[in-house]
Amino acid sequence: MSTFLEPWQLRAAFARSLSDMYGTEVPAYTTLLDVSHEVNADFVARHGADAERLGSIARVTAERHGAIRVGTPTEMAQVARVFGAMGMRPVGFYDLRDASSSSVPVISTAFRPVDRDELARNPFRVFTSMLVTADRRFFTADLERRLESFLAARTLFGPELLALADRAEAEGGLPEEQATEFLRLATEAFELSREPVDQAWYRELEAVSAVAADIGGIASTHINHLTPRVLDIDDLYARMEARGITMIDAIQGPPRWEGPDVLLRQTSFRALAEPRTFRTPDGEIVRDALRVRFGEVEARGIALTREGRAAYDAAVVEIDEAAAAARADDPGFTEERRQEIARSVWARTFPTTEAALAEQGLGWFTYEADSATGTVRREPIVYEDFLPRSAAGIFQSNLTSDGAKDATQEATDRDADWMAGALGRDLDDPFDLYADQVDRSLAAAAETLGVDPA
Ligand code: OOG
Ligand code: NI
Repeated sequence: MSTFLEPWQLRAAFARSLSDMYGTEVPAYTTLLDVSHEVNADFVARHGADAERLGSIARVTAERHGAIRVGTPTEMAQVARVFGAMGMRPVGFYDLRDASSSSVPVISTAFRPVDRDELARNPFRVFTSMLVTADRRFFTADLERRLESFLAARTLFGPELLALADRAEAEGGLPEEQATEFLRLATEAFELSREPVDQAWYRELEAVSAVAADIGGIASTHINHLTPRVLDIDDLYARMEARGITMIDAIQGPPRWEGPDVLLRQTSFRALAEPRTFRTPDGEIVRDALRVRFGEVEARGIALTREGRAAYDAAVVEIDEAAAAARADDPGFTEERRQEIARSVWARTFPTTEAALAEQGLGWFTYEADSATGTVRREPIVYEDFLPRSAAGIFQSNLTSDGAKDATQEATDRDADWMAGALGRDLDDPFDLYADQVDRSLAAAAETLGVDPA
């Protein structure tokens, strides 16, 4: 009997296939996976069942997110078809053009499963960015025209891959043989190309933005990192440093503190120099290196409501200002000192218990009824999305130069509606998805207990 693979099975198989490919090509990623497994095993041993409140250990062990970058709305719409086949939908709009002091001329969304059961089966997600070539702060009209013609001439996703993707989406999966072919082509589309890079073109774009060169300087795309999830990121950080792998200076996102973990904490190691060939303007082939692929790891906490998120955003600003003032006073200012400041702002912003987080309407929780005892249990909802500031930090920590941004020019308007138009699909708002999960849980609990949900 031949097997039929449903979208979630394609998604899980694709996450594994990408992970295998990345591990072969980027050995430090394999080290990161080994250390992540150690950290998670030790955490589960220490915390027992509590360790699984934000996702089963099976889910967390398989959990990855990746990141890719494309150049045009057409490419973006194709990405949506490939991920659509795997039950991954575009969620959220991120504008990174102003989220960093460096030149990051992109807007982004994340493709991910949205239903609770689908997330539990395999939560694979891909942060997907596209270049805003029309933004005059980064690209002159002439450079935009040349970029657009370069991008229009390339094919990132071949017709066979797209046809299989469309079939999978229309028919709710693929028979085994087609599934194998789909996974092979999809994985191949995200491998690093070994084709010689046009040196003059790449360097011209790099002078404006290293991200622009990475996206528009070569004729293919690649996965630029793949991120495992850990249950204790501070432990992971220490163990990686102990193995001699230098991580970026800080863990991005909320500080370590005694209260509940919220949102997302991430850290990474810088992209490694990988040998590449370039074609010089004289047609000569020369060897050089590019730093485009890196490693990242993350810990996920409780999803915050709009009120919780506003409190988070205000705390981030407050920490920045207090840290800037402290740095001005003290030439020996350290990352450790910044963490202390962050913890004290945190303690004023968020309560130290989950119960208070729920009562104050800052975090999202579901409610599950037990008909035998007539009681209702509160469970935290894990944050499934990204943070624009951390994302910008990840981009920034891997740039070889700041690039050039002309502040005298106007930004080009881009928003969630524009992104939905480019994708040709609805773009879900993360807050609506969390609210929906809560509503469903309340309705189910009310039914179990035989009471009116209002
Ligand atoms: C994406 C960076 C964003 C994250 O985890 O916030 C990201 C990129 O470098 O293309 O992956
Ligand atoms: Ni990432």
